[in-house]
Amino acid sequence: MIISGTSLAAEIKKGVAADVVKYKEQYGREPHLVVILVGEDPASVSYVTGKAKDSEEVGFKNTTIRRPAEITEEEILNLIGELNEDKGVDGILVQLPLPKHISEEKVIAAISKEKDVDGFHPLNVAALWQKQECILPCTPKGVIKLLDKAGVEIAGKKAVVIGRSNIVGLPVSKLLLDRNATVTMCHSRTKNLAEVTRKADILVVAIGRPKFITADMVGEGAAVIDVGVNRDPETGKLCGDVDFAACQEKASVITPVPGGCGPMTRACLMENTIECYLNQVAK
Ligand code: L34
Repeated sequence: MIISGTSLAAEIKKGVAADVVKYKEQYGREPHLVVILVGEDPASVSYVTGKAKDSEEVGFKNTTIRRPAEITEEEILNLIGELNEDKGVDGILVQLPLPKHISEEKVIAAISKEKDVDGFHPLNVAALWQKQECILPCTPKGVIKLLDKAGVEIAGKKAVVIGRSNIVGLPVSKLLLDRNATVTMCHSRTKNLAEVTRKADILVVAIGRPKFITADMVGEGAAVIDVGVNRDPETGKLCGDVDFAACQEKASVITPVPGGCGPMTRACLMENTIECYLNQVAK
């Protein structure tokens, strides 16, 4: 079975859109999401365009602020400072990666924790790992929703997460652990990786290498979640980390790329923006 992120994302956005109508009546304004894009990396442009499109669809006020790659760190920190102070702004997202002369760490820490719709701020990350209330990072949240939607049992299962990034690998592992899975955290150079992955009931892959997961690495009946977004070197088309055609035969459920985790990331961003908005209007 193929789990469609596109259709689950559409369902979620429908719910968000209904909330926006309701809350606008109640609080007198719609949620406002600001996305900052530095430079013109085509992949980032595409993702940011998707975020603006979804914001439009659910009825948010949304602003995309584009700055040239040459912008200084100070300038971007000042911009974030202004948006933090702006009571009409609920969510601030700076699209990553940033040009090398700008510290991502500093930029992420500069965003007010209350407006951190990505859930990347160190205080948000700490809250997640300490089981406190927090904004869940969009992609990991989307992964769990996809598994739930597909009816995949998580508790008691063996989950293997390949990739240890702050954005995906680490938080996905934590969320699976919180759902009582037994989690193995590994990476693309883990020794005898196929032996590890074959035992997985749930396999989450987020490394960024086209067709890295081959059929022999997937156990019969596994749930396979492909978080990779790559360009197929042969066709130039968007593809994941999983050889979809081959692994589909072994998996009980599998997510496609495109149409899997990408749309879910954006839908969860819409939910997170509502959360930040509700905190803001309650003040
Ligand atoms: N700050 N930076 C920040 N927050 C994020 O959550 C992200 N991420 C990652 C890169 N940098 C970030 C995203 O938004 C990756 N990412 C992302 C978001 C959406 C999609 C892919 C990655 C997406 O919509 N993918 C579509 C295809 C889009 C296309 O055609 O290019 C899909 O169906 O997979």
